[in-house]
Amino acid sequence: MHFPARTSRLLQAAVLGGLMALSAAASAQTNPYARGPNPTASSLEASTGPFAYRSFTVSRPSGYGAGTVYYPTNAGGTVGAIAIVPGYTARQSSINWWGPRLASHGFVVITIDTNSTLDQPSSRSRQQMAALQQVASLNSTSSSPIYGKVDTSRMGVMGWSMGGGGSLISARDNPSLKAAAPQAPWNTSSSFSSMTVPTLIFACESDSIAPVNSHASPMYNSMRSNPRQYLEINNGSHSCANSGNSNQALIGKKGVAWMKRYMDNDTRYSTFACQNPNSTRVSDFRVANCS
Ligand code: 856
Repeated sequence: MHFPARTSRLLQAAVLGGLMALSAAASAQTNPYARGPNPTASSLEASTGPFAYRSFTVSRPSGYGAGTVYYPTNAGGTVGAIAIVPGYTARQSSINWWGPRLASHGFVVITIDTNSTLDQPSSRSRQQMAALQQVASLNSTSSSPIYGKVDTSRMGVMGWSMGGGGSLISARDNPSLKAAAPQAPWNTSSSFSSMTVPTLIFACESDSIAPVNSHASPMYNSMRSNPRQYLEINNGSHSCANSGNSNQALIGKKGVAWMKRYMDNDTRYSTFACQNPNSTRVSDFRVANCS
């Protein structure tokens, strides 16, 4: 920038500072999906984010067993939606810590119970997609608390164990989904080579129910073209990413950042989403196509 020779240093600094502030605001505005203040490590490690949230029980679940919807009340504009599925014999209580966490960062979240707690991953995937359908339907029902609050073109999937396997099936078979983040995924097949959806796999090193060497690790290694990440918790059990676990801050930070980066296309979260945490909590880290 050229200033007349006699312009004071202070005025030059003020003008440049103002332009920088303007361009930061303008670049945030170029992404219509970005919600909330700039992230920090501590804002992502806290148990809730910047928005207030509420929840309600779905009165007539359609195609799945039961549902709870968590939604932000002051996110300002529509937000993406995420369906989260528990594992074999488990219920919403095993995964519902994500509800407040994600909703308070600006997502509509539905946690579900499956029709039977014994349903297999392919069935869990169908029920997950039915839950997302129901969120879309509630979004167009004027009496619903989430009426008009959802951008139904931006949806994502998460789940634990057989619900994580179901989430991988959902993402592989529904490439219009924007992001997936399974935790300790279990499935009879580990082949997800056609996956295009950005996928973060949370794995638990000492998992004896879904051992990483026959589940999470080959699942990750089978993927070819998508943004992807493998984050393995040192010495973690099958429930290493569940409620009441000391890995919550790290896993919550990574999960929120992944969803922000890929469901909202919000590059303010790129570093948090993509970087190796370089933590003693992490026993294996792999990443590809993440930026
Ligand atoms: C909590 C997945 C042969 O497969 C199994 O025994 C098995 C057991 C449990 C799970 C799972 O979803 O765990 C979540 O029960 C597979």
